[in-house]
Amino acid sequence: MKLTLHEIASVVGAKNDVTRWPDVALTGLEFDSRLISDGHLFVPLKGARDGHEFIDVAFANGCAATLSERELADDYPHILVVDCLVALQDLAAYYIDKMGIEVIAVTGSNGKTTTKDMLAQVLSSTYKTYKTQGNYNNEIGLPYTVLHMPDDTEKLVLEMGQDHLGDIALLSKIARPSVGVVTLIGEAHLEFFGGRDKIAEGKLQIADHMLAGGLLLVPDDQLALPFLPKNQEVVTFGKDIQVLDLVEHKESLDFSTSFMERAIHLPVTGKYNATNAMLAAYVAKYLGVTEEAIVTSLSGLELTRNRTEWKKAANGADILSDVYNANPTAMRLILETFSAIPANEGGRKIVVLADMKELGETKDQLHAGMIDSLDPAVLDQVFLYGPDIKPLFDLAADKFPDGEVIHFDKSDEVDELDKLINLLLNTLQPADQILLKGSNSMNLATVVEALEEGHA
Ligand code: IGM
Repeated sequence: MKLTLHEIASVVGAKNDVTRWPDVALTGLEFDSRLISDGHLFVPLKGARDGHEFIDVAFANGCAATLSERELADDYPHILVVDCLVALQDLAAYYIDKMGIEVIAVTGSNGKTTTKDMLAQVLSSTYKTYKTQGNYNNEIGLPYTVLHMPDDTEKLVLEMGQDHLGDIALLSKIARPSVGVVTLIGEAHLEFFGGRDKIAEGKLQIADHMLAGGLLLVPDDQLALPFLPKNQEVVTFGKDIQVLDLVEHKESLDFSTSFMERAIHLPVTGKYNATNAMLAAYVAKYLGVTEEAIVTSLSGLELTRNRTEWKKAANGADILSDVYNANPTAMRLILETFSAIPANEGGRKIVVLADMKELGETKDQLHAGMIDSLDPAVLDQVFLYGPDIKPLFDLAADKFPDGEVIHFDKSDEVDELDKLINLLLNTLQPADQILLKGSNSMNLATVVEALEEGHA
């Protein structure tokens, strides 16, 4: 990140006089105080807890300055703003402009992560390319991504997620893309959004703040029609451009496209991945990547694992898996998301939560705080795993019917992970939905695998 303290203060409209502190270069920014190191800007956001409570920690970790919604002591260089999140977003918009970055935005119900990964890989053959990491695709994650791109970035591939109508419009306003891709207008019951037409309206907001004269790729879907922009070149895939001669192999795909001489070999399966790769290829070609480079990079494709993903258990139960990292905000958000999804007919809702690691001295309170997001009217069973999450067990056992909350231990002497796995294998019914969330080191990935395979 190439920004100075005084520059940031001016961009976000600081309400205090920051010239009392020298105009130092800030080398990065974080909203998780654990990640702050020398020269960083701290951004206190309101998550499960208010980030302002962690400003002391941030300075102890070496931060050079912080945004803040309240006055702080003079020895804490700070930029006083009305709303730290809005300031973060304003800063990201300014940074894209300042660095002269071309932005490609990808949204859609399914396949947006894959398409983004494919596109970033193909563009990397020719340009310095940076992309959204993990699930950093919302009103916090997107500006964070922007402000974390390497200084020499030329193309930025941003994933845009939507939880509510209006989300994508905001993200488009921050990023001002010159290319937009809508991969799919999903199914209403999967999106919990109020109808497929609402989903279409939301996704097409990607074009609201695109630079005029850009390229917009949309699926061949009636519902998109009312929302198509006038000032963009609109290409409808499945109609204007197509996957041709698709051959599915055991571990790969071969196909050609209506717009390229060369055929594409893709080392992944799934018909929809041919479509995703076609979208990546079309955008790359539009941005000046040669067909040869496109074909070569797609043939060496490596897809990153999705952080949050829906999977199917061997018996058909729905698994919402988010097992690679955990902080209190992310755990709370996924609990709320999972709880809001209607249960399958005759199916139960089950939650498996494991320790969030490296939370420091207040770990007991931070785990216990999740109790507010565990609703016995919605959730049927709660399984907790690990020593740190024990404080939540005591509260949850009081709140839920007898026997519906179980704790599994993990220490140097005992590890009850197998016990947890076996219990789940024996009790999970085909119509059930199950959420798993915890720090990577708690190995919940093993549980997900066992459920997918149907045996330990
Ligand atoms: O859901 S998120 O992970 N998100 C990131 C952006 O992209 C989309 C997903 C997320 C969001 Cl949306 C917002 C916030 Cl504020 C995560 C956070 C977040 O990092 N929250 C964190 C905390 C809360 N609440 S990180 C963190 C806490 C670490 N902190 C505890 C509270 C460690 C700590 C413990 C004890 C101390 O004394 C000092 C620090």
